[in-house]
Amino acid sequence: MKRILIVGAGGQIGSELTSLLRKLYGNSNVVAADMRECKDLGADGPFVVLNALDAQTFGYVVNKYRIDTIFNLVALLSAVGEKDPQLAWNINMGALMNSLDVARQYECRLFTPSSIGAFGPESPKEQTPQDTIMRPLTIYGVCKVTGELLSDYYYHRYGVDTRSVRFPGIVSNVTLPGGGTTDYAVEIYYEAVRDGRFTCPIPADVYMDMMYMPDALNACVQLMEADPTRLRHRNAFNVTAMSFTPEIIADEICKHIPAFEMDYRIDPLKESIARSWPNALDDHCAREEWGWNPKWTLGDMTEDMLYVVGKKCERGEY
Ligand code: AKB
Repeated sequence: MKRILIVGAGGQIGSELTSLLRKLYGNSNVVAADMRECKDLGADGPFVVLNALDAQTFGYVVNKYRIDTIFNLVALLSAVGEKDPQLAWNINMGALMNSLDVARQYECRLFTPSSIGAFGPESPKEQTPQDTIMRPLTIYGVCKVTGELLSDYYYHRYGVDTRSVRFPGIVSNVTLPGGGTTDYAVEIYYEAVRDGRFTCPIPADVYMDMMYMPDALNACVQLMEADPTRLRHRNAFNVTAMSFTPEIIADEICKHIPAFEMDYRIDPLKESIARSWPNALDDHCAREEWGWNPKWTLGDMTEDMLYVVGKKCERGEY
């Protein structure tokens, strides 16, 4: 990767990925793009306003900055996608199709994250294999499976170097997520620090895979830097770092905030989505083919989240 474009850079992963890639590859070599002006992203490197659905401007930007690697992070997530499935399809697939076509035209490598949402209720729940039945029941999942297939198609048909991971819920202390089923695992830390209590939308016993942001960012870099001759899979690799239920994360928070209390107001949509997803993925293919090796456990992540979010609260930033 030498000249990188991050589309959807204003989102949860995008802003932190932009900072990391600028540190690794140089500020001027990483162009951040989003459909809205983002002052922070333009402070230390190039920023362009780009609607990923506008193929012409997308191609113009890639050509102008002589881009060789595209990160397409545009997505309407699982819970919000169900509110307007047509819109979710148009945005998720529109951004992907344009990314694939531009990558093909300008010979770029392309990373478009998939998700645990690509799996469905018929997928094996425990140690969900890399290659198994998918059949998701959300429009988000349908877009992710379609995206995986299309990305593999562009690789086989046109030789476009497409690579991807199936991200679990990502926990970050920088940007709040929005519209996902796993969002509770971020919100719980903020509310634990601010109010000492949290009302959880997901039932106490539902397991989902999760990952701390530093590991998620490393996954993006490591996979895109991986030796292509070692990749038997491409779109998309199972990756996980931990799997827990609301009860387990609440117990972990109680170790630091003993008075922390959690009650439940179950969101039926989020519950049905969460119950249709795996409990824990098997990510051995990622480990074998490109050295995936996450560092953060639930215990380390909780300590770090509570510390950083606590500082934010002291500064009045939350
Ligand atoms: C969501 O909950 O929709 C996302 C995801 C797991 O892809 N965080």
